[in-house]
Amino acid sequence: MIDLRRSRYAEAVQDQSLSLFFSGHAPLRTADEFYPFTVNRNFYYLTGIDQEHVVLVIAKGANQVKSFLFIEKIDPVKALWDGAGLTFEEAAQQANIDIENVRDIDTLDTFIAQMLSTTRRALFGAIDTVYMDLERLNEKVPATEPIRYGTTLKELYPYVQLKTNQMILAELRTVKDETEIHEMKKAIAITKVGLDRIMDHLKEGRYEFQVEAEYNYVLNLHRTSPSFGTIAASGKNATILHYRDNASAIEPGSLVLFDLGCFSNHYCSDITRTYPASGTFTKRQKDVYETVLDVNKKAIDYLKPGMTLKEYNDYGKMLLTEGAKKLGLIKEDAEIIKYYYHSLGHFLGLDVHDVGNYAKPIPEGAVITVEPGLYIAEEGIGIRIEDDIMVKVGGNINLSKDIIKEVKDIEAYMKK
Ligand SMILES: [Mn+2]
Repeated sequence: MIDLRRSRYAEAVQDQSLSLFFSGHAPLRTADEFYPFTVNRNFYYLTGIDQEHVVLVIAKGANQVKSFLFIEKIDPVKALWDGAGLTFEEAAQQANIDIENVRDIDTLDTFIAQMLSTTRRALFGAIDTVYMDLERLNEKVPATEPIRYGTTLKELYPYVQLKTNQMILAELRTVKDETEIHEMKKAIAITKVGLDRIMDHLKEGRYEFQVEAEYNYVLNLHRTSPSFGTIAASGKNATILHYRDNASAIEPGSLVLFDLGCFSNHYCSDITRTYPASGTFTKRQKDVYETVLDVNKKAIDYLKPGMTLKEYNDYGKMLLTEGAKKLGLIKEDAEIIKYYYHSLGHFLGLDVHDVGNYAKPIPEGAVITVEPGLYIAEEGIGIRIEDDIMVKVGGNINLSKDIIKEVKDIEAYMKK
């Protein structure tokens, strides 16, 4: 499976090129303390290896493609302090790369020199292009490892062309294979256990963070962590899209919105549910909830391969506009912006807001969130219902269908 991903990647790059992927390093936190290491997602996608300071090189000649892995040798002293890393054999097996192509990372620069040298071009011929993921969020973010490495390459080998492979990877990663869907289902299943526990412990007067702690307890038991900052937002707090204080007391009679997820081998879940703190919806809460739920279900059916995300978004907005009119919230279409101010969904995968070509039609095999919401600040009501959907010809698969969302099911569960 992993080597198939690499061959698909290699098909998309030009001949006579090298592609470099860095697993990355844990960033320094303070003194000799580091932040937890999180593997570069493109590197992980193409190797299945979750370890610092490893580099994958894919060399593409006119009629051959070869993968090389550069990894730290086992250091017996380091092994005593931090535990041993992967052996060359283990790395070769995990990444499905020939053992003779797994090398000591200290030899990487020499290897690159041999590949790019103008005088020693026996193996792959004249390589004139180097691909890396030269991603940049904005000018304030420090330079990534590929950007720094690219600057050095340009200095040493000015005749080499640097190219970013960001969009190649983004498009490959959009279409999920079986292994990936399996991991996402696992993450969603843990999230379900967490949401059930949330309903078990949700009570008026408790603090939002106390209920969040019940979710974290489930994640700890499953040895995983949130895939993004958990939102536990009661009453009016739920109308703030990225509310993450989770510090308020849950008022009697209020609704509580939980937008949360977790990882399974780096694959994310992203689910939102909204529950009544008392265990029962009021008439008004139920009316708004049913409106959002109806849009959630219709959008899940509407989503199809070949459609653009814009068409999908527009459909959701249109339905929510109709709903808001029926609820007496608005009269004109343009007023919907007051009660619904985000998009209907995004790609999901190794990143929560996963990479993908958001301008191109949605391919079969993409996983997309469906998350309509209505936010009525003046009534202290914020409702969002989010599922994770695999887009398929002949009918989508709702990966989160087991997480209850019907009013009657939620009320029955919370009563017991
Ligand atoms: Mn989402």
